[in-house]
Amino acid sequence: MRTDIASQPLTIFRKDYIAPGFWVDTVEMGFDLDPIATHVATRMTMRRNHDSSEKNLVLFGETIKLLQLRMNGVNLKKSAYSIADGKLTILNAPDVVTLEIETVIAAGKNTSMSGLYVSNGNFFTQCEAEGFRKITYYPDRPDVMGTFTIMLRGDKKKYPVLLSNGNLIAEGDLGDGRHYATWEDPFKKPSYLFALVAGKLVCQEEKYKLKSGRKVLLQVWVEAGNLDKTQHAMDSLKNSIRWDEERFGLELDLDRFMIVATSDFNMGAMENKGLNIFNTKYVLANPSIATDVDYAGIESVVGHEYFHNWTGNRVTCRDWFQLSLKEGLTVFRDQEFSADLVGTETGRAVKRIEDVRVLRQVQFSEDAGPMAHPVRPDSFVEINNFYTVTIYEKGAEVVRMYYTLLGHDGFRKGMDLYFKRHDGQAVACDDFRAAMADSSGHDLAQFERWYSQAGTPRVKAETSYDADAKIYQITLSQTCPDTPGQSKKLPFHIPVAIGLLGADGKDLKLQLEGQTTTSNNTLVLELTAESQTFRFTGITQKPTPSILRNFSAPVVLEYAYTDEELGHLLANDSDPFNRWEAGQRLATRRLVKLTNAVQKGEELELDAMFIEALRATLNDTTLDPSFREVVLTLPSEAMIAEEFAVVDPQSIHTARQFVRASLAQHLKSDLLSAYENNLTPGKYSPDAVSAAKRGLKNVALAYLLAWPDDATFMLAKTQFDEAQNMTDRLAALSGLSNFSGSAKNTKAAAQSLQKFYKDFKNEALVIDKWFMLQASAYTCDVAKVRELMKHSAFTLSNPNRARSLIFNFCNANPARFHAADGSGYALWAELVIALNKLNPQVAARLARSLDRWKKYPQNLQAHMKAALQKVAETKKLSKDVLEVVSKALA
Ligand code: 0A1
Ligand code: ZN
Repeated sequence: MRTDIASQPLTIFRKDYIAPGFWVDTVEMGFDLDPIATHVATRMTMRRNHDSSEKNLVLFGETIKLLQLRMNGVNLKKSAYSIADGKLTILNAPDVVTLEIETVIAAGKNTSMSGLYVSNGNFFTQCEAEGFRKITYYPDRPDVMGTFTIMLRGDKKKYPVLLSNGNLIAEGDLGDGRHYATWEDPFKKPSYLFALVAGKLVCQEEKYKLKSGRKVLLQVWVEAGNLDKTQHAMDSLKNSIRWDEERFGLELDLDRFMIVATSDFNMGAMENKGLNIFNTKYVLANPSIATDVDYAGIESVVGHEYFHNWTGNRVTCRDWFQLSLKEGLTVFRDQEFSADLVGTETGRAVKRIEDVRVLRQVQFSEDAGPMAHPVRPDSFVEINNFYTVTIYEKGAEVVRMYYTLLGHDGFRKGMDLYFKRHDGQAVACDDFRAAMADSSGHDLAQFERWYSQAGTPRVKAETSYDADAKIYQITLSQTCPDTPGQSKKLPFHIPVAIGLLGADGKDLKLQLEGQTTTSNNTLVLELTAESQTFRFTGITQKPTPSILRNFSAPVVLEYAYTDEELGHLLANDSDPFNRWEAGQRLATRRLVKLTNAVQKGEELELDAMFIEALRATLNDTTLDPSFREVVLTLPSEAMIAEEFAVVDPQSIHTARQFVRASLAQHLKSDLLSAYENNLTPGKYSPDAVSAAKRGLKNVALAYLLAWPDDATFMLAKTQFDEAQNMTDRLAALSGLSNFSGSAKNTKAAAQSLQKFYKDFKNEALVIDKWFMLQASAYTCDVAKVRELMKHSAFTLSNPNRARSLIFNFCNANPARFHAADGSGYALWAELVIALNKLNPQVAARLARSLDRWKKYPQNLQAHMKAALQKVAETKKLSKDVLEVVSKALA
């Protein structure tokens, strides 16, 4: 079957949506758990949807054995139904149907981590997007919603814990060494939200009082030995519950909410109703194994999954093309949650900066490559390939634009209307837009293009000042590049938040010609035409424009700033995002120029203006350390690459290292002071204030090691040896492993790396860091990766481990991955092919590392094309990988 698909992958189109022929009301399932053969008995009641053009009863099923199929109490003869291409079709079914189905699953052999699978002897499920069909034949599509009652039966010793969605309604002994538990989920849900967990697990639990006074049971389930790492997840869950009550008036609708951690998981986590399943990476933390970044990641993912309970579960998606309806909105919500928890204005801005960095580095790149797709795609071959930064992060930007256009209260009204209209329904992106438009009266018709057109719009700004008339004029023009299958884009509805700075650095009062609204700092201009001119009146001096404040739209802004203007913004802008942005523009300009100089073999030089601007920021103790940290951090090599039509990774690396070393050399004493002034002695706490200090201190340390001597080396070595937490320990180790100094020090660095391994060899998440750190170090070439792959702790079958070494090398070490001899690509092809057999989803993710191959010089292109072709020609290629490589080669 696979080979048919491989030769002719089936594309699914949004326009072909047909409502389901039958609805499901109730689903009862019994599981007899056994890794070799789990028997599943399903009984479901269904009724005909008279509004559908689909007259047959269609069920989906994959990789399962069908033992029995009964309709309304009668065994169905083989002639009464057909099974082909993963579909079971019953012809001439009556209007009301009770189906009884018995299936068998070889969960122990399921390495795809989709459907029912075994990890460390425990059972887990992953049903989004289409995993439920690997459990039983079912109308496995998100617009079919039923109420589920689940009975789990299994060996008492091997599977003491039996969990599923909703409330536990019965449990007991079966007398034969087995026991059972029955779970009932009172809410109707699509099958992708089904979950079960069974095995040896322990939990931290707490009764929590909701604002309404109702008490709920919260549990975090982990393997024995990890109970000392659950507190932060539990705290994050309580914070999430409180936040959703306060910010959106949304209450937890169940009496029990469970989080379960597994070390084998394809993604970050999954929002199954009442039973969220998480990658251990986003649950387990204590100061000795987790960094500040890990703590923040846990908080945001716990929030994300919890927020799905309303945005995703109570209101779900009509079809998978609408995926961003739940994902974009839920990412926006988790971003706001994290920002609100930090609390300060700078903290919010730094969170915004971090989110925009990801968007620009990963999503803008996706939008410019062969897999570019709209936030609401028109087609796909494999839906699992569409859990992308476009659906998630750009989707969140689209939601944020409503927020910017309608304001805090306006957005809340829109959300209220959305739930009022659609609670309990499976709906589309258009329904969300309609709720926002209808609740506010704002015309959002043109806004639809954010959903239908792919590509990153470019907004060009041109300004002029008329001193006599006291008018400052800004003309904004928009274009959007062609993307696969889409050319000649129509103008978007773009909110452009703008402020004007006077010579003293303060915001000027803003008044648009012919309009009554004024502002003391920022106005949101609405760019809807291809080009529009806005005129500000009463402007008594030529201002410096601060455009696209807080990154008010996911676009590239082009404006011919002078260095002087950027310096003025960096020093003064009241909008912290644009203040940071000015510094990034100054840096990017230099990095591009220096990359060109490297290519031409010219001498490299960094100008004093830039050095002094960074010195001033570094030393400005009125600024939050977290803000100084992000200003000090140069654009990544991947970001710099986006500035070039043809990318030369080695030259970019050389140029960036040169800038780092020059800054380190000139700012040495300032960096040392920043280091000394931001120590956080005493007990570790992941709170924002201490994390910010550690962040600045460790960025200073990393710089110091870019222009190293024995003293800076010792500083890092001592920090490593004496660290009381993983943040400091890992930062020091990272500095040491990127170290290029004397042989003696290099040897000492290698010893530290070995010590780290020995000290943490029983902590899988820390060993992931150990691989990650080495894979992304410039000292790590292809040969070194191959050597690390032979390490006893390495395995391709665990997604976290594969990501830590392989993905980090291919995606975060461009200067080595793009080795001139093509050896990096040969390794990539080998591993995509190996992973394809084990886990198609993970393989397809890795396959995306060569998406942008056409952006590289001819010699590299030739090697990349050969590697892509090698993968494409592989037998039994999953449609996941096939879709990615064939789009790359198209
Ligand atoms: N819905 C989850 C992410 C998720 C998506 C797909 C998965 O398998 C293909 C697993 C998890 C979320 O947004 O967190
Ligand atoms: Zn999500």
